[in-house]
Amino acid sequence: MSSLPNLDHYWLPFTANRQFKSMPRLFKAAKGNYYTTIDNRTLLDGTAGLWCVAAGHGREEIASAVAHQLRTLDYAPAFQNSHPLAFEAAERLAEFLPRGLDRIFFTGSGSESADTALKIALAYHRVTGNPLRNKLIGRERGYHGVNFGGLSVGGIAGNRKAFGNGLTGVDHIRHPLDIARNAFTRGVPQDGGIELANEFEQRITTLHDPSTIAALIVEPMQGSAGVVLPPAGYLKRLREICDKYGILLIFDEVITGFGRLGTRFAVDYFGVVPDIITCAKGMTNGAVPMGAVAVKREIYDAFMTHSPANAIELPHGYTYTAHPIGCAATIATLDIFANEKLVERAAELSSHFEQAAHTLKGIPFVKDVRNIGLVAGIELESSPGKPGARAFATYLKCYEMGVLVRYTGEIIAISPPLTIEKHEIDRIFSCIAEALTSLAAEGEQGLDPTRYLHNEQLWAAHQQEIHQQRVILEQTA
Ligand code: PXG
Repeated sequence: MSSLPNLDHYWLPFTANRQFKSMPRLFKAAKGNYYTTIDNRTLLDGTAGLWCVAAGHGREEIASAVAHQLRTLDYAPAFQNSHPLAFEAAERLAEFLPRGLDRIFFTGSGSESADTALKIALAYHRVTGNPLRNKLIGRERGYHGVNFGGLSVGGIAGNRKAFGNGLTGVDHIRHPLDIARNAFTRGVPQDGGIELANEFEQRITTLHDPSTIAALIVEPMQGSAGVVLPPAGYLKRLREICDKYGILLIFDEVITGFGRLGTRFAVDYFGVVPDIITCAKGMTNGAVPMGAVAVKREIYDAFMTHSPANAIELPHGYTYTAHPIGCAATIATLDIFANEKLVERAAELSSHFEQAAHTLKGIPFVKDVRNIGLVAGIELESSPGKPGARAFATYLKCYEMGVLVRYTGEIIAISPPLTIEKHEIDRIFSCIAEALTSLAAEGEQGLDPTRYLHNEQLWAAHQQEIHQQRVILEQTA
């Protein structure tokens, strides 16, 4: 009992805090494809943390590179100074990235990468003499992090509506999810991609002047909004439209980068090359907060050519840009990717993964299964009047059965470490099947979260007692 910390002070992100604190799910260790919780459950990690622990947990190579770096050079000023590892990490990343995108700006996260990419796009047009190209286009259901730029081009209503107006000069194109037409498609849907992409052209020509559009930002595969795949030909057509009108195309590869689709980046999967790529997450295997924006060499060169001599070409950056330990973690992660051929491994596993995911067709409440590489989205029918309750109950049941899955709305998202074994893939999907089958048998009762995780609830009750004692002591002091 004593290992439960005081839960009062920490305000958790994207979490129902009151609900969480009534059954805190706390992890104390992780190794390989497994977490250990503070109540000594072992959980198979079906989500690679939050899509980030591509090479599995507890990697010694990363730990020792980071520890060594901390002891050698803990921090170097990021502006007007730097350190060799920043250049080495950028060079190594450039080698790993699609050819041509080899100028790298470092950030501290995916959200910072998204905002950095948008700012580079705007500043690029300005520095090349097109200051009126200043509108940004995103997509419905898009997720580009939580800072104001990414939020503004993002398209998840629930993330936006509490926070005012965001950026002006932003529009959105439609998302490509069409369950009625494409339910249970294996891989990318075949139909509708070109028409859908053509709507982008129609929108910018009818509602805007295309010469005012700076950039279009899309996730090649929408992750956070529930695994939404681009239909065949869609991304290529977006690229053509951007080229036709001089619009920069940004791929947000924070999730799809680093092997998730069985290729290094989604660019390599779809054969469509954007002007700017954002990444984070898998770049350091989740071990250190770090992100990057890769731009085409021409973009970087434009800043260097057109800015006045000795001027700062891009007035943008962070205290922690190219942080030494982030750079050390990035290089160590890239070494692991190379030594263990993790991208190839993901590609080899993806057909087994697809088979296993689609065994869920016909299981109660499953209305769609979508998959690509080592990603699957399982969309459930909602219980009337209780949106999201079924996915949450499924998550809790899987947790009780020792498998960590992720849920968003009424969608279960699976994205294991690329080090996952076939039998572990099978276990993830059979656990989801079992959870849903038992939910079907339990009816409404099964949706009640207080039925689950009794250890955690006991612990939370104990915590509440400690809290009350503290209040009494404070009052009597
Ligand atoms: N872009 C994309 C495409 C993302 O998926 C971000 C930007 C922001 O990254 P940071 O590092 O600022 O969080 C993300 C993050 C989920 C989930 O369960 C997804 C993300 C984060 C947390 C949970 O789908 N994506």
